[in-house]
Amino acid sequence: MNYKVSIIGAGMTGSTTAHWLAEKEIADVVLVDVVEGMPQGKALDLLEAMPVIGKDVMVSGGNEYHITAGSDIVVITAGLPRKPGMSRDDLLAANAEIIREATKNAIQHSPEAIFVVLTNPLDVMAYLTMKVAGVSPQRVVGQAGILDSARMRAFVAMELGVSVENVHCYVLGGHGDEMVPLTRHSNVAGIPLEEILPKDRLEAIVERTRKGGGEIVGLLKTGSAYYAPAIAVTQMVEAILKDKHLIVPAAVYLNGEYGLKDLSFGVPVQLGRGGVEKIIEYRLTDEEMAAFHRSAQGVKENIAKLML
Ligand code: TXD
Repeated sequence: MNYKVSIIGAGMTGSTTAHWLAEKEIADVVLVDVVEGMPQGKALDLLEAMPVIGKDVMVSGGNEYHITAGSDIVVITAGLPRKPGMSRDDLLAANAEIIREATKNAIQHSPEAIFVVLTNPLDVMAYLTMKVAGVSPQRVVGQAGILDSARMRAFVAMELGVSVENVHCYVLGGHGDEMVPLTRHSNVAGIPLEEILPKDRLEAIVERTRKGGGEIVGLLKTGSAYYAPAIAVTQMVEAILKDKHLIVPAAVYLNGEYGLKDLSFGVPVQLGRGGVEKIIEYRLTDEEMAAFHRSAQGVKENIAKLML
């Protein structure tokens, strides 16, 4: 029997995640959305693509949660995306309501599921999902770090004219403009980035990475990025279902790690069949730690607003 992954929110990121999951034959996919007919139509269209690429997965869609029953993983992308000029935090109140409803419904039909959250503001929504679902912190993980790191990797690869496969970058912290690209831990084929790039070029890449989401929002004008976010979610889903013990940056609940408590925040984690198997703690310099805590402060403030 195939694994089952349900995606709540069949908009740009939700349907693109379904596309990657089906194309890679990772799981049967269920799309749920409030818009009538849309998840059904997208699912049917994707299902009809499978004979051409010879992949045996079921893709279905609907507006009711009973079709998600028994999911191994629930991906939550439901919510509003940013418009030009908006920060991710501007989405807080509206998306919190959507997350509450989606999580309550999803956990009822899939009590054993692991949740992968994408909705913004990401760290806060991952925290909220955990609280509403009432599950252990190991079972909720928010996607941001793979995407932010991939953006930085793409920029470094272009700058140096090397394969993206040779570039390893680690962007941690909250998924906002205060995110923390760790240049000291990033490298090209083992050579630290700080040795290979002039300081001003490295700073420019860090800055472009921080504003990477906004750059795309500004270009698209309606909606935000979806190809790269969706493949990042797909990598997490695959790591969990295949029990890969893959270490990736992702937003998880912290209970003292990095000196931070009671928030979801982007750190390196090991993903396997149980969800978050381990939180990896880098040894950070005082400066890096200060940047980490600055970023965490913003997330904490939003959590406080939400819980009032
Ligand atoms: O890396 C990341 N974490 C992100 C996050 C990268 C890209 C997008 N990011 C955020 O994900 C973005 O800021 C939004 O908060 C979400 C979804 O972005 P997407 O681009 O997929 O937005 P769409 O295309 O508007 O799709 C959202 C869908 C849409 O079809 C709505 O009808 C649906 O969500 N929706 C709902 N579905 C189910 N249940 C409820 N209540 C609901 N409300 C809206």
